[in-house]
Amino acid sequence: SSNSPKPNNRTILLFFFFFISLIFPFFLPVFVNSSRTLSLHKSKLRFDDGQNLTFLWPLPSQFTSGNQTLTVDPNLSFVFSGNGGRSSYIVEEAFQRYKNIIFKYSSKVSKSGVVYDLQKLNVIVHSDNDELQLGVDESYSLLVAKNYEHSIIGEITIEANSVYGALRGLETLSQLCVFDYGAKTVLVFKAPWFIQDKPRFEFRGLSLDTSRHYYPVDVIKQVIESMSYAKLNVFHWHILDEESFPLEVPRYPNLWRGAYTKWERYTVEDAQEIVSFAKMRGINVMAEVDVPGHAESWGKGYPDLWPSSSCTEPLDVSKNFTFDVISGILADMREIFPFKLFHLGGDEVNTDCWNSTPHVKQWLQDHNMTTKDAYQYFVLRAQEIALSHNWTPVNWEETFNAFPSKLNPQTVVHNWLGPGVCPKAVAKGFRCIFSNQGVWYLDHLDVPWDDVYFAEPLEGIKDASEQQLVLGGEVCMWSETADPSNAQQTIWPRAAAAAERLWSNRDATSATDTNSSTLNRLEYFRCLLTRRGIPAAPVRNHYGRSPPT
Ligand code: CP6
Repeated sequence: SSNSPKPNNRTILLFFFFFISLIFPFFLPVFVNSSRTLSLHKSKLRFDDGQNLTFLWPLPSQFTSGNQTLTVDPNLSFVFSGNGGRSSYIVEEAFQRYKNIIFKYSSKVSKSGVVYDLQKLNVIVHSDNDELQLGVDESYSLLVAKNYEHSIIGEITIEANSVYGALRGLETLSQLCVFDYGAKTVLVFKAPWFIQDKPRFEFRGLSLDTSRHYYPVDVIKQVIESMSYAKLNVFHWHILDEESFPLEVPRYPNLWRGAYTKWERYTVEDAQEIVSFAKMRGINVMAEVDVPGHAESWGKGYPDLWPSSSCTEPLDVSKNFTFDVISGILADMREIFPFKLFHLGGDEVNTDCWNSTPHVKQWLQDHNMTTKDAYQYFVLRAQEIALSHNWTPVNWEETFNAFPSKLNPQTVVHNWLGPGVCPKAVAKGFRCIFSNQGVWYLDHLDVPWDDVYFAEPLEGIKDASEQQLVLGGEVCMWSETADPSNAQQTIWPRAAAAAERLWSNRDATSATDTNSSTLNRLEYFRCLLTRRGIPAAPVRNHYGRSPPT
């Protein structure tokens, strides 16, 4: 039976006012106001009359719902099948995490004598392969129903082609479960639910720069955990840059002398722990080694990497030692990062001081190269090292802009300088990742949520086969002005706007819809993040808005 509100004193009082107001019409406004306050109080949800009570973020690709309210048993049982008859520790641990989330504010014990509508969760996975890679099948179906067809007790069923699809389904389920402070019970509104969902793009990223400020391992894990709430699936770890080199590299043990302090470092084990933590949440880790610019910190441990003491960036192109060190770093990183994409940077390279350093200038002359040629030579040689480790190289767009026909055809071009490069890159057959700094650089605090939301990775690309080459997009959290004190508040809620753009149908919500359901859902998702302990910033200022009615 559905959990309809029982008449209480307040309802009786309302009927009293209603009949009085038939005689004295000036009581009517009181009636209208009170009744709305009552339903809001009962559900703790802000929803307007006539508006859909759908608070999923990102919006699933297909769903239907009904008008029942079902109760969920705090002792929800879990039955796993598929996966070649084996259990799955990935799904099992995810179930425990989501159980803690769903029942965070409710009693963890079933009330005696209460028969809950939903007592059991079935998870069916049609694969025994737990490998996480780009393009893994993240689709799932989710059924939340009572007495559906032949089931006797109410059931929840998640069905997926991989354990990672099952994780996405668990996230959606957790968003349907709402703790009702009146009934002191977890409820699912608008049941029965039938959802069939899959991502629009296979690469849905967030980058974090741990060089401009250090982030402890636990903080990185919290960022990764929060990504899973928005169904983001690639953590782009911008580990190193000119300011600091925090990562341990066993083959070149002096490199992490470039860390700020010996406490602000990641051991190989730290990095491996981050990768396995991310995998448990269906998130790949794409590491970046940004060369030849943005690498000044390397020379703290190995000054020979600097062309000279007055030219400490870019790395010395003239020495084989430079490429030996890159090979060593990548060989050690291969033990940490199984993801097939590896980011080699290549952005913002100012080669002027190569020309003013005598031995480099001589080397350029001997090889009949301009500094621009030497930049290309450096990038391509670094690409060869990554390819030799069976990695697919990713480069910031400057490399494509400078020598598009020379890049290895495998290269994934990473956009950032405005919106223009992906259409050009895919027209030449390259794959592309969208990160237009005007809308998807999170440290640009003046960009409002709807500019993030309506950014479109396929803008300017008409041909269907060219559209296929856009892997997706990534929001970037640079850390010149962010550290653990404000990173989450800067990432959220706007990263969620990009996450829905990357997951949901292109036309899921229209550009004219900024003021209604999308905004309400985003504000609800921001609340969900704060309930889960993620300090997300407000979506917008509420100045001038009338109080909830
Ligand atoms: N560091 C690195 C950065 C930036 C880039 N690469 C950057 C540039 C301009 C803005 C924000 C960040 N800080 N390594 C560009 C890809 Cl506005």
